Amino acid sequence: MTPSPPTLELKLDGLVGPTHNYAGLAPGNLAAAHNRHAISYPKAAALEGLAKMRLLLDLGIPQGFLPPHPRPNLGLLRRLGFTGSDAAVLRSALRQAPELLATACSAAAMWTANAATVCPSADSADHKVHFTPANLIASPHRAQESATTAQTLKRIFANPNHFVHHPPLPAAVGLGDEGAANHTRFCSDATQPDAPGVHLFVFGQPATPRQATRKFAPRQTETASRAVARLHRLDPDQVVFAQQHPDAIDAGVFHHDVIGVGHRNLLLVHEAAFANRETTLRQLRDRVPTLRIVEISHNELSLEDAVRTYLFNSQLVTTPVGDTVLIAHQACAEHPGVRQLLDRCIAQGHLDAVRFIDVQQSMRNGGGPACLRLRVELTTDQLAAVHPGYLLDAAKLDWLTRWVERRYPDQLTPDALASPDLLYSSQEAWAELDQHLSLDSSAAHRRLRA
Ligand code: SUG
Repeated sequence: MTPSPPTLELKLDGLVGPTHNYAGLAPGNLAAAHNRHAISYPKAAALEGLAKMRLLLDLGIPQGFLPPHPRPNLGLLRRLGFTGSDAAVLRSALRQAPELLATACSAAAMWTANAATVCPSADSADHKVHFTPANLIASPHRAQESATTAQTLKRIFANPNHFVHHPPLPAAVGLGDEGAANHTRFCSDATQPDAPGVHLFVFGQPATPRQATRKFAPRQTETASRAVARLHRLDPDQVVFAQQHPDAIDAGVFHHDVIGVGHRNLLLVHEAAFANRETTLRQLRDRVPTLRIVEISHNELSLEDAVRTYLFNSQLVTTPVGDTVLIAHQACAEHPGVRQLLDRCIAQGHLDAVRFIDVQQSMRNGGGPACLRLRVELTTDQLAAVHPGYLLDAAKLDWLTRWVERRYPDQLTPDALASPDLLYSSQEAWAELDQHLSLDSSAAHRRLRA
């Protein structure tokens, strides 16, 4: 058998947009609800995100980005019946339906773990990398992302010899799909990520009625998860489907990545994650014989504190020298119980190091380190076929940092979203970004506005 080429895990982080704000639009997301109508700090938010990308790059991990989506989405407001000049549309939306204005201004595309589900070529029957943008139909402010995301991913991963792009699943009740936040790929040997992987798809809404949530509606449906696995031509023996525990969803676990993180042959998960805990863990162990499961009990960390610190929303990465590093939010450093758990993981050899970062602006909307990135496992040949404009190095990060410092508002109040100045300055910022990094995305932005 010819050995398969080595793979790399490219991270695509969402670059926070200049309209980053707190509108409390996200169902089941406690942080977002808590911070509703708080003043937001877009410049700080974008700089925090860039600092995280720099850390990953410094660790030797390939890092790219997905640009902010064009906001305010005037096309959406016009489709919803607001007319007149751009300024008039924004003004009447603020007066008549501030929720719709906030929807049209949402910078939620920054959480690229929800951009798509991606499966590597090693696992697909056609040996190509498969992408399905998430339809995100659980909320209007996120549902508007899928068309732009689909265009951007096609632009970045354009070569049809390597990449297959599926359209987002139909926007129909029962087909809600929230992307990679509910999908994890494992492989049985930590040193051979290019060996066939095992895919865990976690859903909140089962296809046949079972135990239901009481407070918050689940977002990911089993029907959607199964459709994505089929579309990506995964071997059914290499796939595990698992239902989220309804109590976890009611406690603020709106995506599985709020309560579990996996990478290669390591799974860090809270005992409250799954409705059928034993079956799910057994199925994973059967399929990934070397899987190490670090299961955290309620006694070690309450579900409430798991959601508050976002421990499980950390990024798990392998550096080029083979170290397993956890990138956790600062709140984890400040929680003694979490600190203890992390020290134990290091002592037991599950982790080589933990790095803490501050993404507070994103956290206040329920988005931790892992929410901010989409993982794309690629062979070196496939990486060479990626649009270079979207890949980062230190010089580009320096430029992006200066661009954010020059172009982004320091702070925004909810009313400021209606300001035509914010619209015009954002449009100018995008045009400069597009031109400087040769992203070829202006045409897509124009189409969206029409
Ligand atoms: O969909 N927050 C996002 C956070 C997404 C986190 N992603 C992952 N867990 N992978 C959401 O709930 C808040 C925006 C607002 O309410 O204005 C928001 O959409």
